Amino acid sequence: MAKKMRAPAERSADPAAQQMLLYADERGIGTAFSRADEMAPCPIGADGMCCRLCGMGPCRLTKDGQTGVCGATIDTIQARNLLRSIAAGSAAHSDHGRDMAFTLKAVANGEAEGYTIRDVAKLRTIAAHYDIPLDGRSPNEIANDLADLYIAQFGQQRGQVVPTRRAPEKRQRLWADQGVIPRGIDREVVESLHRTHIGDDQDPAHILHHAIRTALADGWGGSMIATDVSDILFGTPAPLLGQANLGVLKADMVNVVVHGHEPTLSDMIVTASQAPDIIAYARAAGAKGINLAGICCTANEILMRQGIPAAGNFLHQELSILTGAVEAMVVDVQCIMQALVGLARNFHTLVITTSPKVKIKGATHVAFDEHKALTTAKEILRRAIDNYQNRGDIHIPDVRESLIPGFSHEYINYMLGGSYRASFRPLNDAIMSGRIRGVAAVVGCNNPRSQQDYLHTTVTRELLKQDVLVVETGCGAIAAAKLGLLLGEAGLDQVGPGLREVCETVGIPPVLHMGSCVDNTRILTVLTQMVAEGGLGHDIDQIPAVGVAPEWMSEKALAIGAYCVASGAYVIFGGTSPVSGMPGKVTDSDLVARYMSQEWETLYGGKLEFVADPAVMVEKALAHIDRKRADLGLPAYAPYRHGRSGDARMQELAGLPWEAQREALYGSPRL
Ligand code: NFS
Repeated sequence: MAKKMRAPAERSADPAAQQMLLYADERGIGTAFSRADEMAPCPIGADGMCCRLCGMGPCRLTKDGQTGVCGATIDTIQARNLLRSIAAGSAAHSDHGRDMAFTLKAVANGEAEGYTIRDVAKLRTIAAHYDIPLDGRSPNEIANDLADLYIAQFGQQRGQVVPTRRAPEKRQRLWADQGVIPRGIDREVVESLHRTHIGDDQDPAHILHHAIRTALADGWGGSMIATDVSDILFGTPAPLLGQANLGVLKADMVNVVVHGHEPTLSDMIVTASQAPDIIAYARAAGAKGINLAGICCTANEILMRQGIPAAGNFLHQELSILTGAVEAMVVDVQCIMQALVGLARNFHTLVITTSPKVKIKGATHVAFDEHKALTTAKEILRRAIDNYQNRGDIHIPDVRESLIPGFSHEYINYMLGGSYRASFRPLNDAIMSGRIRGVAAVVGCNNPRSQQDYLHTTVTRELLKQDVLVVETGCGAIAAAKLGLLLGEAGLDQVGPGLREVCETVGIPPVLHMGSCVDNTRILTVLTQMVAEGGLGHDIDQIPAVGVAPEWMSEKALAIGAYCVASGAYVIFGGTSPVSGMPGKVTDSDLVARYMSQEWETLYGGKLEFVADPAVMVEKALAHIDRKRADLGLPAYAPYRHGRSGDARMQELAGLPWEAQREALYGSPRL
């Protein structure tokens, strides 16, 4: 049977992507979208029922009661596969954190060319969490101690990964009681691999217990370290004006797209692109200058700190090369498609790998070393400039949107109360009064098996109508940016009356861009601060909040989902479930899915569910938020009570006589 190839509008909700996909089809060039159409996913693997952990298999289980050659049951195989994925995701985030800690150490010792400590206040705040002495010490001395402490978390064998101490006290006690406090980051990842080797851990509940501990080593370990050090070295984000989508590429400039995750390289490329000798070199090549743009989480890192535009999210990496206008795509680690190199052969684009961990056959490798970062960054840019003369026809879609990114938890704290009374009190009060019904984190990847950005933006729009404040990270944040949801005035007419009042009063968009995927730890910090502020219970699981990853695809997303559950959050993933088994058909194949939904909620107050339909995602999210409100004794959500203040309402009333204004605001005067 001929494969059904989707039309561009079915593949992406983004108009720029639709244009590029049409162009790719016309030229007969394949992309992840067409490959997803051509490649039917293996149904057994997709449900987590394929075990390939030893040479007696691979064992493909298709019937209830069937086991692998060793006797492994479906639920054991699903739990093991899930744990391996969570370990891989945790390893990726945490290795990123390790590299950041090593860079901090090099900077503290004056060994990292071009880098400085940009946020001394954050350095001191973080160091104070761990009782590192501050008085009379230079930033470099403090940074050296913090770097040593953070580097030690990876190889630590016993004890407690230190950022876990920043969780609410009640949550820490719960983790201690459950025995899931990570001892050392690498130790938990290694133990995951050990436990899932042939003949080891075979009790699904026991395997999933270690999945929680491993994921905590990511969220309250490696990822949190990555966010902390990135802010210390490159600055804690604050709102600024940015742009997103392929239309940020420039016809008359050398376009360099940076793609991947670690800000170490991309930040230095930003610096190098502004160097007079590099600008002169670009002009000598006939270009007006150098235009940088980002893809994936690298995009978020430089967008929220330096306002460098985002060319797009995960599924835009190929599309940006299709424009024919990219002289170099510079990549470091994670979410980089091998297809880039073959695709680039149709154009002039140089794909440049830089990490000692990532090489792609056919790509150019320029080894990046933080000790001579500026020199390497300039070399990369010179290669891109040299390539400008090889450019052929270009097709840059004239599609771009403005956005305001940069809502770090520090900034949210500040914006709610100003410098002298920075506080989460207004946010807690708005939730308690019901102006804000609850908070949702809509995060995670693109997946070419769903319509790009559609699920992200549909879920976001529906939650906003229901007065749910939305925070976003990763590729979800870029999806919202591209479709115009990250500018306050663009979205306020579509949000519920209570949320609108809050946004107008504080001056924030209803969707807050909080950074890259490792920055989901900022959300953990916000939730912790909301608990500390009071009025919303004593632990994260009491807050009316949910996490949604509607278009997830990476193992990192599974790790994030698991650490959010362990922190007390209800997490909803879209797409297919890696533990779905054969739901409705058999008895033991959906045991793991039920465990993650029911047992995890009993143990941690959070749960992970896979839901394909966006309307059901929203329904479940709202039901959870309302249940948490009721459990806290907060008033039931009643939107008609709100919307009687705020800028828009005041402007409406401004032309009316005073008595009519009073009546509109407060009802008929009593006689
Ligand atoms: Ni997150 Fe960032 Fe995007 Fe998914 Fe990949 S870029 S770390 S994994 S695809 S959101």
